[in-house]
Amino acid sequence: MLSSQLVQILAITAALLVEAHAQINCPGPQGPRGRTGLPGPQGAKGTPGIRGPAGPSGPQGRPGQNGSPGPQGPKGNQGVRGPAGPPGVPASQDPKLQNNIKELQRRIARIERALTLDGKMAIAGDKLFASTGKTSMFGKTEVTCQEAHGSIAAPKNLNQNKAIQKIVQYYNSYAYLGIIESDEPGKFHFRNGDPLNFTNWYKNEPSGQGAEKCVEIYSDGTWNDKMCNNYRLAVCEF
Ligand SMILES: *[C@@H]1O[C@H](CO)[C@@H](O)[C@H](O)[C@H]1NC(C)=O
Ligand SMILES: [Ca+2]
Repeated sequence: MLSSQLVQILAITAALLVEAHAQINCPGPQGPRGRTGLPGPQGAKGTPGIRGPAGPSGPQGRPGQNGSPGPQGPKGNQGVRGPAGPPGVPASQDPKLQNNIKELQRRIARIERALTLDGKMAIAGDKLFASTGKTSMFGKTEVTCQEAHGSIAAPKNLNQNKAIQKIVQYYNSYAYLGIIESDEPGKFHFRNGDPLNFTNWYKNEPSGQGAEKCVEIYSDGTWNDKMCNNYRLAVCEF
């Protein structure tokens, strides 16, 4: 028995010696690489980095919206005249215009009646006769009437003669007429050269036979040839 135990002890001892011996001697060849382990937990967030340099400029953007209107500019030059408009209504068919004309005629007629009321003025047809109320020689009366843009009164019909007669009666003074003797004695004509198509001579007139070159009108409306240097009422026609 003892010996078998001894043998066992010896065997174990021997084994231990072999192992010890193996450990002391050179290592064996490297084993195969182990498998990669699982990822570790996420680390803490790092501090932000410094700002990088500006990048290159990009392409041009789209135009912006319109701005608010600016202040009014200065007035421009006058434009060219446009084409003529359509023809208007003829005056004869314009009731407003016709009414205006009627109203003007009515007012003018009223003024004429008032002005001729006392006999200082007289109207015959389209002629108006008026006097300065003063007497002068023929030449001076002609100038006075011309300066008033008229001419010395020259009756061309009985109606006009009556109008002049009225003024002569009002001032109770004979007046020279716009009638003179021609180079032929006893032949008279209007101052403007027109032949006399109307006369109203007093009986036995004209009698001057070249010595009385002007003509005066009496208060009864008849005519007498007379020298031109007397003072007679100045009557003009307009
Ligand atoms: C004489 O002729 C004028 C036109 O020159 C005319 O106005 C006038 O009425 C005429 N007189 C007569 C009496 O016919
Ligand atoms: Ca005479």
